[in-house]
Amino acid sequence: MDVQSSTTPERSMDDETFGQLLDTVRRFVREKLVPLEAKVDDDDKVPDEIVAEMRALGLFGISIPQGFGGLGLTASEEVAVVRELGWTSPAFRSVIGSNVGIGSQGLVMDGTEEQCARYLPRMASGELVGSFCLTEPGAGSDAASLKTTALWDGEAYVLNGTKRYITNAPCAGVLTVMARSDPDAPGSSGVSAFIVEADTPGISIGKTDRKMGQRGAYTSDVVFEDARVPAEAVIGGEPGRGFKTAMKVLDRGRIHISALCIGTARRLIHEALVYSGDREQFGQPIGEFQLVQAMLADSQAECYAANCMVEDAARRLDRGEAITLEASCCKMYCSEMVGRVADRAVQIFGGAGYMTEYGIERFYRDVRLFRLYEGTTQIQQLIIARQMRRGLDS
Ligand code: COS
Repeated sequence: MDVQSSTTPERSMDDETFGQLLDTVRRFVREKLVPLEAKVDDDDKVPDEIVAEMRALGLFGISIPQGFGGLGLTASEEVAVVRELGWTSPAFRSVIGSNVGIGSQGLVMDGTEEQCARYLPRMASGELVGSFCLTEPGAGSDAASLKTTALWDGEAYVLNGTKRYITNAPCAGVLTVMARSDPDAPGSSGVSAFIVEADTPGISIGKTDRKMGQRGAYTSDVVFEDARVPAEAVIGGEPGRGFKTAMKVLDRGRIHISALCIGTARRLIHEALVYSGDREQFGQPIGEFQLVQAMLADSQAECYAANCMVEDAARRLDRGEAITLEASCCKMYCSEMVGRVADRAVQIFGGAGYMTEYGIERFYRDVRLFRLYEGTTQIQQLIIARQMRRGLDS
C-alpha cells in the first residue's frame, strides 16, 4: 500500500450526529433549493438568504478541521454530503464549493499553523470566500507552464499576471495563487503557492464570465499588477512547493466533483423514472417500453458503479493512501457518466427534455462543465496512464 501519512483522520462526529447532518442537508436541498432552481437560473444568482442558511448549517466548513472552526468531516463523509447537494442545480454547491474544496485545501494540507489560524475559521463560517487561482490564459491543462510571476524584491513578493475562469473570484476575500517565484527554475519547480487577500492593492477582478450553464455560479479573471505580498504569504513558508500543493488539492477536489456528479445523476435518473411512468404514448406509459427501460437501466448501473468507486477512493484517502490514480479514475468516469445520464434523460423526456420549462435541458448544460474543470477527461486519462506506467517501474 502506498501511504502518504500514517495517521487516519479522527472522525469529528459519531454516526448518529453525522446521520442527522446528512438528513438536514437532504431536507434543505429538496425542500428549499429544488423549488428555487428555475429562479436561480433566471436571476443568475443564488438568493442571499440561501447563502445565509448554508452558513448556518456549517456547509462552508465541512472539510475544514474542527480546530479551525469547521466540521472536520472525513473524505467519505464529505462525499456523502456533496452527493446530497448534487441533487439540485450545481450553482448551489458552487457557493460553498471553493471553501470546501480547492479554495481552502491548500492551507489545510500545507499551510502553517499561523496561516490556518488566520484564514480557516472565517472560511469555515463563510465570512470569507476562498478561490483557487491556477489557470491562466495560456496555462490550462498544462498548469506547470503558468506565467504569473511572484518576484522577491527584498521586502515583498511582487505578483504580476492574469488568472482565468476563477470560480467565486467575484466574491472572494482570499485567494490561493500559484505563481512563479523562481523564473530560472524549470517547469513546476519554480512555482510557489501564496495565500493572498483579495483586497491587496494591485489586484483587480475581471467582469463575471457568461457561461453555457451553471448560472448563479460565478467565474472571472483575477489580474495582478505589482500586487505586493509578504514572505509570510508563501503557503507552508517554503517557496517552490506550490505546484505540488496544487496537485494534492486537485486530487481531493476531483473526488469532491465526482460525488457531485453522482448526486446530479441520481436526480436525473429520478426525474426520468417519474416522467416515464406518467407520460403515455401508444396507449401506455413510456416506461413500459423496453427501449426506455434500457436507458434507465444503463443510467442506474453506471451511477451505481460510479458511486462504488468514489466511496472506495474516499475511504483510501481517509486511510492516508495516495489516491492520485483513483481520484482521476473517479473524475473521468463520474463526469462522463453524468453526461451520458443527462443525455438519456433528455431523450426520455423527448421534446419536453429540450424545453426550458422542464429543467432537464438546464441540467444537461450544467453537467457539461464537469468534464472540463479540475482537469479535463483527457488530463485524467494522462494522469491515470502515467500512474500505471510508474507502477511498472517500481
Ligand atoms: N500529488 C503530489 N505531487 C504531484 C502530483 C500529485 N497528485 N502530481 C504531480 N506532482 C508532482 C510530481 O511528482 C512532480 O514533482 P517532482 O518534480 O519533484 O518529480 C511535479 O509535481 C510535477 O509533476 P509532473 O511532472 O507530473 O507535471 P506535468 O507538468 O508533466 O503534468 C499535470 C501535470 C498535467 C498532471 C497537471 O498539469 C494537471 O493536473 N493539469 C490539469 C490542471 C487542472 O486540473 N486544471 C484545472 C484548473 S483548477 S479548477
